[in-house]
Amino acid sequence: MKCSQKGFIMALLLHAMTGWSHTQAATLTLQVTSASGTGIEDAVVYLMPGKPPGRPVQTPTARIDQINKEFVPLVSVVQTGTRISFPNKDNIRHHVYSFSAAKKFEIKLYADTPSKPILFDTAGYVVMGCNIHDHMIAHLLVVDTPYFAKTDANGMLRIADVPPGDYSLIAWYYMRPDRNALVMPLSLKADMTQAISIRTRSSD
Ligand SMILES: [Cu+2]
Repeated sequence: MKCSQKGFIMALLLHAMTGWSHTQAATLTLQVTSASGTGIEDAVVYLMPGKPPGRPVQTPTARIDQINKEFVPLVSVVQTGTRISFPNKDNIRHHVYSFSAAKKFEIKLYADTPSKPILFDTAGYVVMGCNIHDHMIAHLLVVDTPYFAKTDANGMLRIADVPPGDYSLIAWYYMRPDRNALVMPLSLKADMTQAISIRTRSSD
């Protein structure tokens, strides 16, 4: 066998091997836009597998700060079973609460970081407020899957490390929290880049 042939076969093998390793985990890259094509910030997209993912909670803790009498971030998404802490970065006290069905809780008037994070163990939408500052609001979506992400200012998001398979892709937007903005089947075989448009208002 000539040297060039060996090289060719080596290249083929290498290609097959990298191709194979790609199918072990795929990355989904999405741009989420409105019907008019504008990138939507703070939209949540998650992938529900046909069978339970069998993967432990990816980020067992998360945080929602209070800075200048605002919740930061405004929108969060976590996997069911995540604990969230609520550090108060202001030099006034806050009183965080939620009456949402997915999680009713209250952290009475406090400064600094409350000692116990709150466990979110039920999937659903949780809206939080502050008893002292009525304008403060934070939106949280708790999802039964480790495959989720939130869009940046340009409407872009990435969900990495997803096993190839069949999923329901669900988009959710905090301006119409009681309804999904989009549900579609997604067959993920390898890295994929796609654009989706969602409905952004309750009246849509
Ligand atoms: Cu407050």
